[in-house]
Amino acid sequence: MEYSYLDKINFPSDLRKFKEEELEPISKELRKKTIETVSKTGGHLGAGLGVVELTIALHYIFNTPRDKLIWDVGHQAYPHKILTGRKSKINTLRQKKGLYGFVRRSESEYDPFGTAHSSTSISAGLGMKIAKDINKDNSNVICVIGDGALSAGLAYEALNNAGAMNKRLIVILNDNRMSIDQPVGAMSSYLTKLLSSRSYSSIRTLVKNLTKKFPKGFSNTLYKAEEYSKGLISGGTLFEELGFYYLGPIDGHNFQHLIPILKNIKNNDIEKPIFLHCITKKGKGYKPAEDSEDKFHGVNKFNIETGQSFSKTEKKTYSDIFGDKLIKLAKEDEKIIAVSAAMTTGTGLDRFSKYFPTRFFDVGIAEQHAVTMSAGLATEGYKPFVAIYSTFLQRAYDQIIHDVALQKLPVRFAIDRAGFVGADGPTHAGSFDIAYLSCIPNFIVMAPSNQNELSKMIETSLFINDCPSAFRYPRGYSNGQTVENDKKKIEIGKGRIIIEGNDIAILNLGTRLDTCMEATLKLKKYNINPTLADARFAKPIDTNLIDFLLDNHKFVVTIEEGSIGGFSSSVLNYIHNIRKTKTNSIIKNIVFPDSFIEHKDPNDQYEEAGLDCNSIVNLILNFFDEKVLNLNNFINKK
Ligand SMILES: Cc1ncc(C[n+]2csc(CCOP(=O)(O)OP(=O)(O)O)c2C)c(N)n1
Repeated sequence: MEYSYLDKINFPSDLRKFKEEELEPISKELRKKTIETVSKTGGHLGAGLGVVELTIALHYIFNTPRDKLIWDVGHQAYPHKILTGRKSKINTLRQKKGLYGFVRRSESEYDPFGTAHSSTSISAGLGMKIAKDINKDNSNVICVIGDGALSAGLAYEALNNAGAMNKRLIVILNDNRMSIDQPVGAMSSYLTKLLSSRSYSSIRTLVKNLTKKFPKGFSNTLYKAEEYSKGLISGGTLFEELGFYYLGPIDGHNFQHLIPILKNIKNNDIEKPIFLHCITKKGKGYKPAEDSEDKFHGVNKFNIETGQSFSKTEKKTYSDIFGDKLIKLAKEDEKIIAVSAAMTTGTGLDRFSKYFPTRFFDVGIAEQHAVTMSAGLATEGYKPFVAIYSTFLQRAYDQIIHDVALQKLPVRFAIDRAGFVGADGPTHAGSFDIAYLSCIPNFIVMAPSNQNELSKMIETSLFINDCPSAFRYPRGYSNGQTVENDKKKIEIGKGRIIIEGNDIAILNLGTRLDTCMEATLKLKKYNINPTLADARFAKPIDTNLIDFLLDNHKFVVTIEEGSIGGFSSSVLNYIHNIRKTKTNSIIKNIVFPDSFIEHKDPNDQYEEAGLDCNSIVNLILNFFDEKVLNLNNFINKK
């Protein structure tokens, strides 16, 4: 597709050559390009569409990359990528060797800080600003943060600290009244009140009064820009109380508001942090997105004309299984409560939230709080299920240890997106939860091998009332080979044998069981008949099962979808430090490599980690080869 403006813009320096009046048609093309791209790659669309004008205005006014621009979360940065040297590669977004779906430093000098987990921008920006001041470098640092991201504690820690320092940090609130689902919390209501009490179309007269309030340099330029500064108001906001100059709310899609105000912010010399409140619309300019409930937050490839997704399936995801099962259990047990940290739909809890509105709590992007609040609920005899993605639960590690495990409180952790997550890459991969949970005393950690097992483990955790428990499961669907429908209860700390063989044993934890099954079938062609076992528990491990495998097999392979330090480490610890009898068996472990695996198709990720069928088969065949080789060496030496 040809673009009359965009084709001439590769970097912000090209953009700055255009007249202010031309920014509007440029924004139309940038929006079009963003839609066209995501329709082919899938990814985050609504957030990017909501900041098209803001992205252009920021690069137009500020001297990026010398001025540092940090996009919180980074899912809204596709238009920014297009304007900052990556237009020709934008079609590779989220694909193997292509551009990343969030922001990363290694991709461009225009990306001063990697983002993907939310609410980090103000902290990182303040650090940069402090460093610049020490270096006597007067360039700007601008943090763009969403109203959803502003619900996280980290953002307040940063605001609190920045407000107390006389640093000229610029924070721009991209307020679109949306998180992924509806925004929650008192701050969200406060922002709404701020807007409704100060309509930004009828406050021109306020500007004159305002000029008296600001230091000289600031007010004069503001005054000159009065004609454009319809949106400027001030006085008594929470952000001012925190030590910021609050400006806004302004229309974040209107260049006549954005340009003069950003110029003013850039050109004034006040030594104070500045807070600019922009009102935007998620999904802006693309009707199917504007009309949809989630404003096309995250989408698969779709038809541009209709907005219809190309990949529709009736199959249930693991998250669906969790949501459905919890409803079923909650109908019979009124003590069950579900807690989400801004991921109601993603964790499959949307139906639960409608079914049991008084027993469901979305706390916002506040994983730490979600965990400690659940601990509090447990002290009162409630049965909280807190559903958080593995990668985001990393935020709440101290709460897990100090508030939950130490007090042996029966909080149930539903850990979604455990293992690889494909196109979302290493920032979102659930790599560490087995390791970081199974080293904590008083914890039970389960990993289902299929959806039926997940369903049973949810029930198992309901009956664990004397300590915390967790069950971790992946993104997407189970391919069904090992789905049985047996209803037999799971015994705590007990695994199971799936296939009984000889010589070789595979001890798998989690949903690679299907792949292990495939590997055992392949190995049969070489006359190798492995025993295949499903560990079910990462903690406590099934020591009887391990003993059986060691005593009856020469070679035991453990497999898990997680980092070193997890299940395999517990197995080795048992063998080396706890088990009384020595073993002559050889033990190998397949875990994630000691590197962050890049975004690509999950199958490629499994292959890279050695967790695909061929890698498992080869590992086992090599064992036999080595044995033959050793025997030959022995004979030759004789
Ligand atoms: C710590 C953490 N928890 C959850 C998420 C998942 N997440 C990605 S974007 C988002 C909503 C952000 O809302 P907002 O900041 O308002 O940006 P918008 O998408 O509305 O532009 C959430 C919850 C995350 N990225 N990081």
